[in-house]
Amino acid sequence: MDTMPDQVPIHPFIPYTPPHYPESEMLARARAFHAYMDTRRSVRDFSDRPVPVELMETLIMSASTAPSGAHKQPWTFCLVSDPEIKRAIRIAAEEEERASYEGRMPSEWLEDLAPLGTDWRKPFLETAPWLVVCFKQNHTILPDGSKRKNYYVNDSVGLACGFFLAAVHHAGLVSLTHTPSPMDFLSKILQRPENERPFLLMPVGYPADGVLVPDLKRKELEAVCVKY
Ligand code: IYR
Repeated sequence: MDTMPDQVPIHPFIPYTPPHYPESEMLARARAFHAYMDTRRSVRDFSDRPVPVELMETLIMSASTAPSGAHKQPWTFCLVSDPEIKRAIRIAAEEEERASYEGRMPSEWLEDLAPLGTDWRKPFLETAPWLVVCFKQNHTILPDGSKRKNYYVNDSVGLACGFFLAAVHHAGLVSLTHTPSPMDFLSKILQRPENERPFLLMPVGYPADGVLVPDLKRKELEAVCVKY
């Protein structure tokens, strides 16, 4: 592969032929996709039924197809199934969440959360077969030890997590976007390098038998879309 003077590889351009469908088929596909995505719900009660690691790895490869600033793919997805590590994460998360719910969160925030029925207890952090902890890489450490900054890191990693949640749903599993705050304990427990910061914790698995979710409605098109 060609290299520029500072040894950064140049990606050659290649022809691209994305899938192509007649317009009527596109509309049918779009409607079917929306109908399926509309069945996705965040779940807080998980079954302990195991999920194969190969399935989880494949979901992460889908997440990693997300666009990213300068194609840096500035994310690391940690896949946790070890019961001791899950327990350590639960203990640390509940400690932070307890402090948040019992004092740090303003009353308005607690009011907004009341319909979701959340509290500081996070048993799903031990019950779910997998905890996927996504870290963002604010910079990359090159083989010579020097740092190279990444771009639009939050945006890129948010997109990758969105792709991941869609992949989880597409596979027929459930997940939750969990953000214990602050999340620094995740760096320590998972021994992540200095260039990584915790971004999002997503338990993944099967829903518990008879799981209930809040009766939420999604906004209508007119409330989320303006045409010009
Ligand atoms: N991190 C807390 C609080 C919480 C915050 C928001 I914004 C939510 O949509 C849900 C929960 C928790 O996980 O309970």
